[in-house]
Amino acid sequence: MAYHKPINYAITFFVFCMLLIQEGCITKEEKDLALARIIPKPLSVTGTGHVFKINRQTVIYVQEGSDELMGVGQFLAEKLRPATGFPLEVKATSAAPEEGVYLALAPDISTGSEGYRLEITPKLVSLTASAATGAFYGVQTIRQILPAKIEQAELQKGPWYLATGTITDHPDYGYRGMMLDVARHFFGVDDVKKLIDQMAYYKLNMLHLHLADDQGWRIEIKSWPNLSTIGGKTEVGGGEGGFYTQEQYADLVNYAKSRFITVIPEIDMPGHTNAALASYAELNCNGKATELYTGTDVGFSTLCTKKEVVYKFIDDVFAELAALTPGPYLHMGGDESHATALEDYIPFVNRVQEIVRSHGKQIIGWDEIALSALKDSTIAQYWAKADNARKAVEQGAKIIMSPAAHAYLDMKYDSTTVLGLHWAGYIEVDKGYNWDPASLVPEIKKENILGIEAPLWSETVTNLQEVELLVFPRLQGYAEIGWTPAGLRNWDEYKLRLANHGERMKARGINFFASNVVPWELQK
Ligand code: TNX
Repeated sequence: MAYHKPINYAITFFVFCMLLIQEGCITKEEKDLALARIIPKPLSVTGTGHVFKINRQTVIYVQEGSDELMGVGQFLAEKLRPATGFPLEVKATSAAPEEGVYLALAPDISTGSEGYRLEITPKLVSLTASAATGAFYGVQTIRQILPAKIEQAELQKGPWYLATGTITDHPDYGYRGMMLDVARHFFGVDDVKKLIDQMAYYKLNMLHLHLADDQGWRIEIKSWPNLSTIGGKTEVGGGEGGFYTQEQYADLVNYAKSRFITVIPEIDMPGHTNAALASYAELNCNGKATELYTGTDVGFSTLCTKKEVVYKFIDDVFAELAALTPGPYLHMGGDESHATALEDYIPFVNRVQEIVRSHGKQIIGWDEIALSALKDSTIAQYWAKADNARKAVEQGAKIIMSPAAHAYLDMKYDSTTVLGLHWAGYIEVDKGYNWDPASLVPEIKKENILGIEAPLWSETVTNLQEVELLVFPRLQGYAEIGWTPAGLRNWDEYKLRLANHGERMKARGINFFASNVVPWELQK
């Protein structure tokens, strides 16, 4: 109908102009995927210079057939709804859509189970991974490409642009962890869940919980109930302490699992055991229960390694913990056993390795365990003595790298930091970032290393705000060391990305240390 033509032309022209105006409003930065402030830095990012706009109609499609992938789609929607105010419906689909967001599994994608491929065009955000874990990490990347205000819990003004292009990504190390000491001071389930969320945001996958030490026993053990009812009663400084019931612990483990994080429970032994020794007289060589302890000394306690009941105790504890632990690892501590003679320590570690293996789990111990004969698959966690780590490597063990002078979250940032310790030196944010696990100790080569873990010992921190102040913004650096190959890491470039995460941390309600080595003023 010829008489309609001029109207059609006019409409087309009008739409064209609107598009021009709109594109004109989008900043160069918003269109440049290479400028997205993603931590950890992805392996490869190629921008194509346009944007995908999330709007009220955007649907998140999930390839049908995997509940886990559906969970990841729901997770993305939940994270984007509060700030956008959009419904973001999540729909299972059998075929790839033409527009919207699409999550799919492709078993042949060569990025490993934790990798993903994210392709963003003006019409479609397509996230592909060989397993749900990779899709979950792709979702974290999507969150970080969006403006920082996406992290706010209340409605924000858009627009919500994702720069177009392709990201292919997978981690350098399979073990990327953080440790929280809940023994020196106790932290409840909600506090730990908040930390788990931050770990997931930075693609960490292992949460090591230091559940027992001289000052407290923090997990209910049904066959030895005094451990928590007596041993859990106090903490450093004499506060009221606490412990997780098995139900609470299982809830934590599940929560972590829903964020693709494995919980690793540690019961430190034969030293660091005063809380157990105070709970049960028979674990002591003199048959007398000790007093509860609320100071911060180390190295004064030991289980009586010559008594059979001690091994019955260990077997019972690890049996219950193994049943509560879907992950492959149990941690036996083994550090600073200064009150245990070496000739007792060595056979003790051998026997505990047998016990843990008998419950179908792989054992991790602090580097001192390398003084004994390590069994196949035993893992040593390097924290202090390179000699011990070398001994572990010589025995064929894999190493988790937690060098105190570089990766201890409880070290002060500088001499003015109020919280924390400094026996291993000060760790400013740049120092925490600037090291490489595979070249720190000459004899520990990349192929010997399982990954990295940053421990937070809690002698000086009493609540979550204090924990956060020591953890952030150093945790981001450890996450990047674990994920991004050394050749792609560079402090001067990283510090700009980290600055952008200042705003993100504020939006997420995190109390972080505003270190002056980070150019926070360049937040964009
Ligand atoms: C050493 S690291 C310890 C812990 C302390 C920490 C304080 C390790 C295996 N043992 O018992 O809490 O130093 O930084």
